[in-house]
Amino acid sequence: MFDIFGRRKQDRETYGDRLPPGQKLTDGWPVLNYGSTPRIDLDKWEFSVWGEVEEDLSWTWDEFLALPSTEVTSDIHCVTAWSKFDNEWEGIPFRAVMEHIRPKPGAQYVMVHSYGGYTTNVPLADLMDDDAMFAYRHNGKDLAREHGGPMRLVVPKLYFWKSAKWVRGLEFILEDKPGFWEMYGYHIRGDPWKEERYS
Ligand SMILES: Nc1nc2c(c(=O)[nH]1)N[C@H]1C(S)=C(S)[C@@H](COP(=O)(O)O)O[C@H]1N2
Ligand SMILES: [Mo]
Repeated sequence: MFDIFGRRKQDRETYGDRLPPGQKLTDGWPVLNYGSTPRIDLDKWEFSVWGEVEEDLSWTWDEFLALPSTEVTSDIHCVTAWSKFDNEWEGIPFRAVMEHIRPKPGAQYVMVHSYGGYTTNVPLADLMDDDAMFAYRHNGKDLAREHGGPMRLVVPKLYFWKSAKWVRGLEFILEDKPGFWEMYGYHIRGDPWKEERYS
């Protein structure tokens, strides 16, 4: 029933629109990152907002965790063709952070920055979806370091490379531009239902 990647051989005939085209389900959770896993001291952790905003912002770990939190169950779709259903995330909704941010007129795109140097570009409209969040727990446990702990972005409606691990800040920009994988040929937006895998 499982292929060599641990993917269950069930497909869209079983799961319909919940499984985007070309995806296979997995029960496991592959670790995928470019480069090494950063070790982040919570005392030094900082979350910043800069770029095309009326005012730069930054939060310490304790300040960020004092923002309203939520629990969201969502599916993961990786561009390498595995999907993982029913992930229970706990964290801060993007919208709760956005309440504090005043983008300059026309700043409709965000470059998300991670500890370690990873970047990914996401339209503000996608981040404003009610399931987009900064997550620090997954399936009842603190988010493992290799999966982005202490905190990662989760944008369920886009391919998982947009869900930056070890997130450290948001840079508001006026025009969309490619982040790390987008520069190497991944699609600029990455909608799994439109199979926006590569450009
Ligand atoms: N900081 C950072 N975030 C990242 C990546 C990365 O290399 N660095 N890889 C992305 C890619 S390509 C994928 S598929 C997912 C993988 O997350 P996981 O290792 O928790 O499965 O993280 C995304 N976020
Ligand atoms: Mo990926």
